[in-house]
Amino acid sequence: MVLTLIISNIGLTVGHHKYYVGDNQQWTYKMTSNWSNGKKFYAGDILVFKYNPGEHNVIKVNAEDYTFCRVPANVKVYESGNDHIKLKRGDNYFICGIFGHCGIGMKIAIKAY
Ligand SMILES: [Cu+2]
Repeated sequence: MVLTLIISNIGLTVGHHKYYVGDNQQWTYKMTSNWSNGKKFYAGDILVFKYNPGEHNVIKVNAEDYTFCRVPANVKVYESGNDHIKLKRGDNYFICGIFGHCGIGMKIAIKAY
């Protein structure tokens, strides 16, 4: 009985969801919120960014850099085309760092609970 409870609690802690970013599961220009509407994200959930490597990338930024589409210096750039990034509690901001892309909508903000 005790063991069952422990195991089910572990199940809850590791029961994170994986979400493919974007309509048609593509990280691309002019991101909409269609794909994320109605979903509730939690800290530890994984976002998967799929795109053609070399065409785009993914950079996690703060609110201000998100707003102004700025790529911070010495930042980690995800560029595999199949990037798995874990959400932290609170607001999570991502932009494409390729020149001009963020400015035409290649950016997302996700709140995790
Ligand atoms: Cu891009």
